[in-house]
Amino acid sequence: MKTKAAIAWKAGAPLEVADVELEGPRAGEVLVEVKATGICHTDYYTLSGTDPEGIFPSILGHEGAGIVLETGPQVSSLRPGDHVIPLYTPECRQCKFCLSRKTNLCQAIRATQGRGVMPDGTSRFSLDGKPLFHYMGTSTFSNHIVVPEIALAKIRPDAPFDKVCYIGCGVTTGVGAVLFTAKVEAGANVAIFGLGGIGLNVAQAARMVGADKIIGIDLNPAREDIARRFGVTHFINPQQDGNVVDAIVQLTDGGVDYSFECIGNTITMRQALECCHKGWGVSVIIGVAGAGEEIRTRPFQLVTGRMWKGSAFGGARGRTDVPKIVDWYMQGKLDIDSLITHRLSLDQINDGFDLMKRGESIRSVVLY
Ligand code: NAD
Ligand code: DAO
Ligand code: ZN
Repeated sequence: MKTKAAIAWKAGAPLEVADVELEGPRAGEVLVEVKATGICHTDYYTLSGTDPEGIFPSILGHEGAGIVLETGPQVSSLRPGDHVIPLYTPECRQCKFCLSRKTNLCQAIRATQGRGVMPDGTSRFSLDGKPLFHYMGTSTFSNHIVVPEIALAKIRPDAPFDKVCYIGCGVTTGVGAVLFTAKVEAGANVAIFGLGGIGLNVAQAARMVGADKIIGIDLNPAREDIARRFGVTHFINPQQDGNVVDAIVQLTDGGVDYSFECIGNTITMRQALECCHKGWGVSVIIGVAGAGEEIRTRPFQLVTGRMWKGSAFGGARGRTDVPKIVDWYMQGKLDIDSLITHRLSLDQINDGFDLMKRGESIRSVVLY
């Protein structure tokens, strides 16, 4: 079939919207009509050329929601008409990683996903007979996609696509980091570095679990207002408020119980660790730093009980946890609507990247 998609031809170039060829689903695969997709900082990271795994030409996008149109042979858990969220972190429930119960990093299709192809080693997308690569196993900047069954979370049919697409990455990443990775408890003090599409979801989850002080740090003063509406109790602007670590330590009588780095900057990663409380503070790295960058601290920071952790997709097991997060949104426990600041057509997708670069959007959503 033909479908409309935004093609990333090379690093640094704007996306080109065109009709591309999409082959139907093979064994274990599913054809999905994407109804909406968010534009995440990570799409920009790859498009900018900073991502060491970035492959071109490809179809980016990893934050979508849609409807199953067709299933290939051996697909047993989904059928046409089901509403789904594609998962860049799949859940096969059979690999060593899934069975360990210690991680959400299913490895069943990791090697081929990283090479921009389907599990059988080929791409379903092409243009003029030449293959276009998949991205993060999802490629939601295409109106139709073919995805492995294990990379689709089935969600309730009454959830609006234009909102729950954000659960495909940003919401789950932020909320999951609090609930599944850090396991923040009521009464804890929390610091959040970066109050964008991820950090604001960390904030609302910290409030949801009953955190005490929720300290937000951002260079953009325009983020203070929305951050307070999402649970932030104290706002620090590093350009105005001096030494960020000292300020946080003073506010919390020795440091926070949990910190979250939601920027992708190795300087703020160090600050996030060092503002943690001696003896037990846990710092969770969510932000993705540039290729080859390294984090630094004095080892004594760790010797004296501060801990560094990382979190991918919020530690969520996609097929199990994503439907629950959709339920929390539908029950009014999570606010997604206020974070979706712009709605665009696929033809306007490059405007979505520009809005993000200028810090004017929290989330832009493309509607097909
Ligand atoms: P965003 O651009 O929406 O937000 C980043 C925020 O950080 C902005 O508000 C910006 O003003 C602020 N900021 C930038 N530099 C700063 C500094 N030096 N000090 C203080 N504030 C600063 O980005 P996002 O969509 O929220 O993504 C954040 C990071 O998370 C990115 O690196 C992204 O690639 C990564 N990410 C990780 C995962 C994961 O699973 N680990 C998933 C999605 C995104
Ligand atoms: O299993 O080795 C692996 C990698 C899994 C990929 C997880 C990616 C999470 C961070 C990238 C940001 C996603 C938008
Ligand atoms: Zn697995």
